[in-house]
Amino acid sequence: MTRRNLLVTGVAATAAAATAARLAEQYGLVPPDSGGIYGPGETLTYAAQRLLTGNSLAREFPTSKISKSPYPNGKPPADELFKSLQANGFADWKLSVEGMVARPATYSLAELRALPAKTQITQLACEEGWSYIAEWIGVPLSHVLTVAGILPQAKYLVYSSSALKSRRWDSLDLAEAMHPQTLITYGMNGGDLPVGHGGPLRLRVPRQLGYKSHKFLTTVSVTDKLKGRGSSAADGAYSWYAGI
Ligand SMILES: Nc1nc2c(c(=O)[nH]1)N[C@H]1C(S)=C(S)[C@@H](COP(=O)(O)O)O[C@H]1N2
Ligand SMILES: [Mo]
Repeated sequence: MTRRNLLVTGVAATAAAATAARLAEQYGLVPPDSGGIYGPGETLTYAAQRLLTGNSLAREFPTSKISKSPYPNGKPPADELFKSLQANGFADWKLSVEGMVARPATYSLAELRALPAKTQITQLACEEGWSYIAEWIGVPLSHVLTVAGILPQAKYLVYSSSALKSRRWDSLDLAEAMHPQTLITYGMNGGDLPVGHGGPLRLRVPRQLGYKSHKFLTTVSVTDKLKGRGSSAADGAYSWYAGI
């Protein structure tokens, strides 16, 4: 690039970022990690994707495309509570639905399995560049949230394994939380969800990168305010919004 081109591009990019920031503000599409050096880029990506692609669907695949050996990334929780729950076949695993809802609730796996189920064959793509395709089965998160009754001032869904010793947490805007493909999954490729892939319970967010699909899910909480940059990953070096 010549100096002049660089200058023109720089000015144009700054103007675009400023316009994007104004539009984002107007539409309520400012992500929680909008501050800092990468903030304008985060805002641009989030607002542009939301405005342009809206509630579009993640790609779904035929059975023939299911990966033969999906990669289980990382280790199951090492704490005693997880081990004792596992030893008991996760019969006492609980999902807590809390925060800004009219009717907080807890569900056992058996109770979740009794709710209307949805199956999808989608790709999990890690930010590191690898991916796999699998079939997941679970309850749409929207179902559980609708039953709980989201209060009008709510804006986000925070999710974690807070019942275990895990500091990892994440969040979604309500458009993503209520999206028909966002599932609370308990099964994968025809069997129970393996511990290697987050069993017994995992949130699948197929429209975003793999790290948003939190494993060992114990808690979903509706809120109007997020702590920090909106997730433990975004407090590190990751984007809060990881749309693909
Ligand atoms: N609880 C928990 N969830 C997690 C992770 C983790 O370490 N702990 N890793 C994330 C990342 S970075 C990716 S890419 C996917 C990997 O999913 P997999 O193990 O099914 O391949 O899980 C995500 N969810
Ligand atoms: Mo990842």
